[in-house]
Amino acid sequence: MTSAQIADSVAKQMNVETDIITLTRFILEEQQHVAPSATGELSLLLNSLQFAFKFIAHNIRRAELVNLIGVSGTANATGDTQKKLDVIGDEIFINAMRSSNNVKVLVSEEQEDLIIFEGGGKYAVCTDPIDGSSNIDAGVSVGTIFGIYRLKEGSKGSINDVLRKGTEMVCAGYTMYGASAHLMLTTGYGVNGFTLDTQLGEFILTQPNLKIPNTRSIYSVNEGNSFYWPDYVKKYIEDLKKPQDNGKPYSARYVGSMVADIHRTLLYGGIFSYPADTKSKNGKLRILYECFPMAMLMEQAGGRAINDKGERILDMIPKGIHDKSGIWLGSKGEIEKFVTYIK
Ligand code: AHM
Ligand code: MG
Repeated sequence: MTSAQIADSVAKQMNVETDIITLTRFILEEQQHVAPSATGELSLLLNSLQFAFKFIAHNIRRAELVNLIGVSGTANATGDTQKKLDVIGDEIFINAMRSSNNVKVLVSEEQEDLIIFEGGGKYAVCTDPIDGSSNIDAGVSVGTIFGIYRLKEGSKGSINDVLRKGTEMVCAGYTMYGASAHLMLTTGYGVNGFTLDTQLGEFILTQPNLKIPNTRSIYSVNEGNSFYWPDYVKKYIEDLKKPQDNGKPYSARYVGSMVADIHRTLLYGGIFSYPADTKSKNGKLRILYECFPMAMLMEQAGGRAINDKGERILDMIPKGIHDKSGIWLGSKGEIEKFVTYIK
């Protein structure tokens, strides 16, 4: 036996995986495979992104200890009260993107205007740095959502680089911070899931080529808003509560933190929605950094994402960086069922 074979055999006996795929390795291998002539700039940008995720995960983990939890006293672009962690997450994200030198335009939920960085970055990044932050105090999972565009041909960085169809994104995903940090990533070639090993300090590939189940009797929506729903939405949800072909009604699951609700939907299947209602008109979720990235992930995992009219979310074009849309996404079979209710 060679020493390598002995080491391999010992590792197997100890049940230790010695050839793990880290996020960095995965990105380099995937990019070499799908874009052999690429400059490597997207890989570098993804590297800066993963640093931001690790840093935010670190701050969320220690939040209780260092008394970061609480209201910071400032308000964000849409008037919500910000938590300290919102501000910290936003600053970490902005600094990581600026220092990557690959990002020219940044849209953040926490910033009223887009940010244009110095330098020759070729990408535009849209993010909600800490989505679901109203849940932080209760220790419920929150997450960073992101979508990435390559700048338009000849652009020096402007709002037009992000007011585009979701289909033009080159990469999207989220990192959910809970008991561990989970990153779901797509560059348009399927969805891959990574879990942060805090001791190694690396995201490890744990869910290669993830596919969402085609149907599942789970619905996820804030029914507290149902008074304002249009009739066809009320009828659809009421019908889910009746016994189905298997004799059982659907189960309701709603965390109230989009990343957590989408994470469960990707893994188990079902349908998630934040509908447009007669009061808010466009629902709550923002197109560029909430709807688009989740829609791209869903489609890449074999699911669907549509608005209240049944139009594909990724075909929408936002008019402003904080524009909202009603959204329905999840298992293909569940979306098809919902579509039959749209007038
Ligand atoms: P936020 O970006 O201010 O955190 O709001 C977005 C969150 C989503 O994570 C979640 O799906 C939704 O708001 C929950 O809203 P509601 O409390 O109205 O059900
Ligand atoms: Mg948010």
